Amino acid sequence: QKDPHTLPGRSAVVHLFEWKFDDIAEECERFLGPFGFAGVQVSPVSENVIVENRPWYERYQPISYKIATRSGDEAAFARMTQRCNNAGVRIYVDAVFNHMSGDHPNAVGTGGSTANTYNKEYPAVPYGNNDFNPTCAVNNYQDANNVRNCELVGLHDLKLSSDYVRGKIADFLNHLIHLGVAGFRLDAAKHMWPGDIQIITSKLSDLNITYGFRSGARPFIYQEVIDLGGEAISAKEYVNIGLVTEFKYSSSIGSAFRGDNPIKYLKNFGEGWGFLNGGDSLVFVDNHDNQRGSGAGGSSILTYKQSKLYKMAVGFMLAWPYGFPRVMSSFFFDDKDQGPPADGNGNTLNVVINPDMTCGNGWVCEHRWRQIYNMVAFRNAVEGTSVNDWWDNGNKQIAFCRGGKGFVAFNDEFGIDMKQTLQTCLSPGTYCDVISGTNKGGSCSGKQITVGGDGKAYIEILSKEDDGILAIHVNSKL
Ligand code: LM2
Ligand code: CA
Repeated sequence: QKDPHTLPGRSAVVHLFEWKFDDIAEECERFLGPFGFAGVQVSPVSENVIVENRPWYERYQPISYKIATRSGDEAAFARMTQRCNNAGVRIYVDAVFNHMSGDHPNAVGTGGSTANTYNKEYPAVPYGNNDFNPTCAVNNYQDANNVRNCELVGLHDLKLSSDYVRGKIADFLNHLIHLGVAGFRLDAAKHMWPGDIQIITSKLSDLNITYGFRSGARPFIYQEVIDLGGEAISAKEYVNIGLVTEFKYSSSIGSAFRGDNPIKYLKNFGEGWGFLNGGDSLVFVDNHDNQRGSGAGGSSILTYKQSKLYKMAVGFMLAWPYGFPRVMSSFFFDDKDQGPPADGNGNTLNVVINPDMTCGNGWVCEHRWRQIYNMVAFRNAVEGTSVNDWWDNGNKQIAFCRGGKGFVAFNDEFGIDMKQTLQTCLSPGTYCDVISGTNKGGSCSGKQITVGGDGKAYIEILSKEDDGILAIHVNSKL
């Protein structure tokens, strides 16, 4: 089911990776709602095995379907969905049901449940040995049976062909629907048969109308399928069920803005590059896996650590009419396994907000970078239009317009200024560039751009500037 049930005029979601539910609720009210974000992907909510040194990835090892993680308990979860839906922001839960945990001696969960992982016994669900596929390792991506019926990195693989298992999973997801979510990210979807996913999703309830969903609304589904080509399993096998994460997009946009492939080629970014249809595609510059070198895309991926290029790539994603975009919001890390900011007892730290709107306590909050949240507003402003007036310099400078509603330019050259008079498609007047500044109460803290009677404007992005983008739109007119 591909409708994200976003409110009108909202078109991008943010993954608040590892955030606590109470912080997410605050963020919906004080920032995401007012700044036009459509929704939040929350980290897995099901109780997970506590792993030594508390790596972030322990959350991908469920021990039960109780809502009890370092993000909070069921009461906190329910408060969050209430407050976010009221603020016009939808909640999507990262749902882990391909597997339970790997093997851990004396496994204890974040909600106090225990399991005998070696015997595949999870009494808090309950699941027993019979509810799992026979042990074998995923080690041959040319063989769909191996990928789907064996254990991904030692994680005990649930027997999704079983009615009992399907029922337990559907009960868990239906409980979340009852509590007000709008849909799910399906973790490790490539490791599940599309037919099994189809049966599980057909057991789901309609969304809960008390949270403002229309009657009969079906949960939004987006599936994590890593398909860069060359394997037995293709992302296309999943598009009948819901959207699919387009990893080719993530790795290609990274290579482009890193300069490995001049951005003039982005002119037909999307289907023209062999990606899924835009209407089937969940797009992103980086996710929680490939920003730390796992998953897919390798060294092409851009993250907050390459901030200038990253802002350009995210800006392009938000300006370009292909796919449903997800913005990443990270915590700072040096070590790839390192968990979220936490105190000495392993409790996740609150997100604190600095006077300049950025975050503290170890949270990066890319979604609060002016260049990024202003491009979310750009996407909302140009929704429904297509690209016109594409311009490029034959290399790494490009510009395009969006149906009379927005204009954007990128200078990705190294050491070369961009100084061009370009056709904008906007009505004559003075506009505030929402990258170098913000348009507040009619006064602009950034570059001012004058669009003449012929729709042309002088556009300048110097190579030494902090940002390689310039963006103006109908709502930034002075
Ligand atoms: C995903 N998408 O399909 C997630 O986006 C990804 O983050 C998950 O892997 C994966 N699927 C399974 O849900 C992460 C992480 C792994 C980690 C697992 C489980 O990338 O490294 O595996 O979560 O926590 C870890 C260890 C691995 C060990 C395993 C089981 O790294 O060495 O294997 O736990 O104990 C013996
Ligand atoms: Ca499986």
